[in-house]
Amino acid sequence: MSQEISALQKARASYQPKLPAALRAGAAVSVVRGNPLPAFADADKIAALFPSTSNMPDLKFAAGSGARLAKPINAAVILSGGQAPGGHNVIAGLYDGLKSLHPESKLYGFKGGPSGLVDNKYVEITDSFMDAFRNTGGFDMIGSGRTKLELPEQFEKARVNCEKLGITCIVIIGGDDSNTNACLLAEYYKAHNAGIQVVGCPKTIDGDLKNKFVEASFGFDTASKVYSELIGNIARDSNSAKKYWHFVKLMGRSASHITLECALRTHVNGALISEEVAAKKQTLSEIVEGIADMVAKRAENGENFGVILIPEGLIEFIPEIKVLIGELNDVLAKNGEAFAAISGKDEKLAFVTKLLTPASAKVFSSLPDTIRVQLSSDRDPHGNVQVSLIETEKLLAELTKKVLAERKKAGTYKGKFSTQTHFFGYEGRCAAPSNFDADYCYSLGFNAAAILGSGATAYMSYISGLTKPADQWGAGAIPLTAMMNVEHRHGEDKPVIKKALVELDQAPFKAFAAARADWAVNTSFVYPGPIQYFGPAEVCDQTTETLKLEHQ
Ligand code: FBP
Repeated sequence: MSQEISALQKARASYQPKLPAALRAGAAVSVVRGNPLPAFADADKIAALFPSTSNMPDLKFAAGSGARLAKPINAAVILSGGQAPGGHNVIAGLYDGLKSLHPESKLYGFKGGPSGLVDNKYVEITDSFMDAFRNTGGFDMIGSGRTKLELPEQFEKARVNCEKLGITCIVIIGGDDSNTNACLLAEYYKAHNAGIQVVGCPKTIDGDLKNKFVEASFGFDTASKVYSELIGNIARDSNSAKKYWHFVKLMGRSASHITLECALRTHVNGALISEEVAAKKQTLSEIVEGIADMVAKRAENGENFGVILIPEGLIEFIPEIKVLIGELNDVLAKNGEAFAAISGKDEKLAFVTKLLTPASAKVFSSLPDTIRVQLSSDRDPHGNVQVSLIETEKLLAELTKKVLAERKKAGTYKGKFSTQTHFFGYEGRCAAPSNFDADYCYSLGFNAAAILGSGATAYMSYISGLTKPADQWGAGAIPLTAMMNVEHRHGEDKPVIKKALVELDQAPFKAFAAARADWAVNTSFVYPGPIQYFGPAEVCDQTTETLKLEHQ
C-alpha cells in the first residue's frame, strides 16, 4: 500500500541540497593533514585511554586531485539518540558520496540505533528507498535508539555482523554520548586491527556538540525555529488576551542553547539560562523571587501577562539541586536493584532520602512530591537524569504564585496572576529540515564519505564557515579523541565528549543580557512565524541568531 504524502513533502523531494565547492559531486577531493591534535582537556588521560586514536591530525578537504576509489566500499550507518531534523539528509549525503567515490559502493542502515549493529538488524539502502526520505524530517527511515555501545562483547558482535556483509566502515550519527561510543568503537577496532573505520556526524537539537571545528550540531536550526514559531504564537495570544503568564519549558537537556536562541528570536519577557544560574550560584528561591519581581513590575503597568522560557535542564544547574542530583545518581547507581524492588512511592522516597547527606536530604524533602518522584526516576542508558520528564515549568509557576500571594497579603503586589504551562520538545525534533539543515546535513554526510574514502578512522565530519553561502563552506574532519575529557558519570570517572554549554562571555548570551531588562518590562515580542522552504533568501535561508552572533 503506498503511503500518502503531503504536498510539502512532494515539493521538497525534488530539492537538491547544496554542497561546499570542495565536495561537489564528481569533484575529486584531496586531503590536507593538520598538526596532531591532543584532547582539548585532560590530554594525558585521554592519550593513555585511547593509545591508537589520540593525537591524530585534523583533516581538511579541498577540491583537488584525490583519486576516485579503485574498489567499492561497503559502509553502514546508524542513527543514535534523540531525533533531530536532517538525519535523513546525512544518510542521503553519505549515500551519494559513497556512490561518487565508486558507483558500486553499498550502504547498509542498521535499524533502531546502536542495538541494530549488535543484533544484526539491517536494511540495504537502495536508490528508491533513499529517494523516499530525501529532505524529510524524522529518523523513521532506519529508526534510532539509545543503547550504549561500550563493551568489547558488543564491539565483537558488531564486527562479526559487519564481516558478514563485507562492511569496512561505520558512520554513527549522534550527539555527545553517541560519538563518545563511536570513539570507543574506533579505538577498539584500530587497536585490534579489525579493518573497520568509524566516523561520527554531529547530531542534536540541543546544540551542545560544538567546538572550534564543529560550529553547530545539526537539527538545532530547525528545532529552535519551530519552537520560536510556537513561542511567537503564544506571545501574540498572551498580548491579545492579556490574562496569562505562560511558562514555557524547552528541550535542550543540560545546555540552554535552545532557550537562548528562542529568546533572541522572540524577545519574550524572560528566559532563564541555566549556565548563568550556576555561575551566580542562584538558589531556587532567588530564581522564583526574580520571576515574581518581573511579574510585579509588569503588573504596575497594567500588564498582567507575559511569557517566560525555561531550559529543561535548569533544575540540574541550581547548585543545591545539582549536588542533590549527583548524590541521587550515585545512590541509584549503587542501589538500583533494591530501589526498584520497593513498590510504594512514599517508601521509595524514604529509601533514597535515608541514603543522602543531611544537606541534600533537606533540599529533597523541600520539593513537591511530583518533582521528587521525577528526580529519582530511571536514568537514561548513559546515566543522565531524564530532564524532559521533570515538570520545572509547573514547579516555577506554582512557586511564583505562592510568592505573589504572600506579597499581595503584605500589600506589596496588586496584580493578577494566572498561568499556562507548556513543554516544547517533541514538536520540533522531527520537523522537515530547514534549508540550512537540509544543506548542512547533506554536506556532513557527503563529507563523511570523503573521510571514509581517505582511509581515516575515529574522526567526526565537520563543515565550517556556516554563515556563508553553502558553496563557500569548508569541509574537514576532527579526531574524536580531541573532544573527549574525563567526567564523573553514573558513579565512575569516564572518558566522554565534553558538552558545550552556553558561554556567558560569548556574543549570544551577551546580546541577550544587554536586551533583557527592556524585554522584561516592555512588551517587545517578535513573531517569527513558520519555517519557509520556498521564497526569498532573507526569509528562507537565515541561520540561527546564535550562529550569526558567534560569527560576528
Ligand atoms: P540527544 O542528545 O540524543 O540528541 O537528545 C536530544 C533530546 O531531545 C534532549 O533535548 C531531550 O532531553 C532528550 O532528547 C529526550 O529524550 P527522549 O527522546 O528519550 O525522550
